[in-house]
Amino acid sequence: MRRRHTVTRLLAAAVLTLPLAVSAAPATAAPAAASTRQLGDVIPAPVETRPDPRGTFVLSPLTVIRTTPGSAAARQVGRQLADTLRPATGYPLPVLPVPFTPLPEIALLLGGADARVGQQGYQLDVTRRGVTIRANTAAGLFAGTQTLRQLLPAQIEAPQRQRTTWTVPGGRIVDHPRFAYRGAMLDLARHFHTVDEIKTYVDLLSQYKINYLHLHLSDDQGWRIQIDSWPLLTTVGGGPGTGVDGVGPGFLTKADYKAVVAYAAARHITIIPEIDMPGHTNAAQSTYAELNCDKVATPPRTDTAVGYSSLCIHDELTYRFVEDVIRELAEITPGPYLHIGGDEAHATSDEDYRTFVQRVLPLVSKYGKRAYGWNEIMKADPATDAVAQYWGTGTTNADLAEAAARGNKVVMSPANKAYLDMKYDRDTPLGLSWAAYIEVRTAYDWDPATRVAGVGEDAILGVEAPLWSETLRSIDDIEYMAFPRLPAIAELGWSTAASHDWESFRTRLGEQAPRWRLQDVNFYPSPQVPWV
Ligand code: TNX
Repeated sequence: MRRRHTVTRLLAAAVLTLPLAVSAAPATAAPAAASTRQLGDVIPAPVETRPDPRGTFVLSPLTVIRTTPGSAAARQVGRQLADTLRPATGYPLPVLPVPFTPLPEIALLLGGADARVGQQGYQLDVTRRGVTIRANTAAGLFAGTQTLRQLLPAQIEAPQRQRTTWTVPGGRIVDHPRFAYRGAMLDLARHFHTVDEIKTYVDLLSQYKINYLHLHLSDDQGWRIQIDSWPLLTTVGGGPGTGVDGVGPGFLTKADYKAVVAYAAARHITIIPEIDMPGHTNAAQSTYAELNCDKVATPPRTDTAVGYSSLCIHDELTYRFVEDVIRELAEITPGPYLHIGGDEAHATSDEDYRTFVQRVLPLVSKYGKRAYGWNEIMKADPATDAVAQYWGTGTTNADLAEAAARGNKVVMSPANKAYLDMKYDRDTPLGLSWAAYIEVRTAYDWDPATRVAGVGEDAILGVEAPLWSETLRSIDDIEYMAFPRLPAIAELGWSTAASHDWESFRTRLGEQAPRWRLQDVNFYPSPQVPWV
């Protein structure tokens, strides 16, 4: 909340002072301080960078943001860029959907980009006269504006008292992602996180070109999404006393969820809901006795044990429940995926697990969504459109390799590399350590396409960085675990394998610190990184 309030207030202040800013500031900016930022100093590393030292652009009070005429989507990206740049600069930066202006400009144009940019990439040209971002989609334009944000001085991240020269290094970037899917996951079940906290996380994710946010909405300790046909799930299963140690209560109403979906969509992030089953279901089974084979409600649980709960596999009521939940979730989820969990079902026999998964995945398809689950679902030989999320720590997994050979896609989240809830080292005050200690270099130094034997580049949809919340309560806690490792996973998902370079990455990461300080991001100052 704190950050949002500040930004809103300052934005309002900036708008009120616009005429003043225009008349008071000289049309030509102060002599350009030599920019130490290079065109490629961006996370994730761009595909192709051609610096042109003669092309430095300086943002001025006369700069306009010009967008493709007739495109509401381009105009929206332009407005968001203006919202980002106005508080610090105090410049008016009007957004003009016109074919031409004689003024210095940042142009956001649909079409005309290098053919390689595809559906998510962009081309960014910086000359003395302006910046031009070209893309085939609004998502591509948005990605280009996130690169531009990092090319501006770090001071762009907060209102400034001192005068700053807003230089952008000259040249051309052609950029597009290695993988279509670059995700993050937030666990709302162990400790609930509010809509404002989720929005803050979305803001941060979008700066690193993450395009999916997976929400873990149910677990043994809590149920966090309103389901009208089973109303006690939230009021009891997500009510007072739920969560780890009983201190993580709360839930998203459908209106909350829709607000999160819309907020994320405006930042080109698609929400993926997860309801974990057939295990990790104690919150539901302690709320509704009929979901248990013996028809006795289980006690609520606030500890962090895993693997003890299971829905009743041979009871038709179970599938009415599951279908109700999937139907209601699908209705409020515009994105293509619906995640059914499927991990650590140790209280379900292998045969029952297969029976369950084979009944439930088609229900996801029935409501128009693509089935997605933790890698265990591949034990049930699902249809090839089902997606598996690999969370293992090993480099072999026969079920996954067979699924990949059949054509199933895989999202890579190896727990000993990509889990943001693992401690950095033994002294980290938050987090767990069952999979590994994960310092920044460990999070960065792996290749999604060579991680698991038989699961190569073609089988991989992308990468995801899960953040489990057993030990995490506040947005400060979330930020401490996600930064600086989230940008490492973001780079693995976006940048080419050939560009992978720890020395380059850690230098660029160190340069992010002033931005995080100005945005009030509570990051872990890893000793592996030369922080600026
Ligand atoms: C394992 S990873 C789990 C979660 C825990 C996590 C903690 C996975 C699919 N299941 O239930 O929260 O470890 O790191």
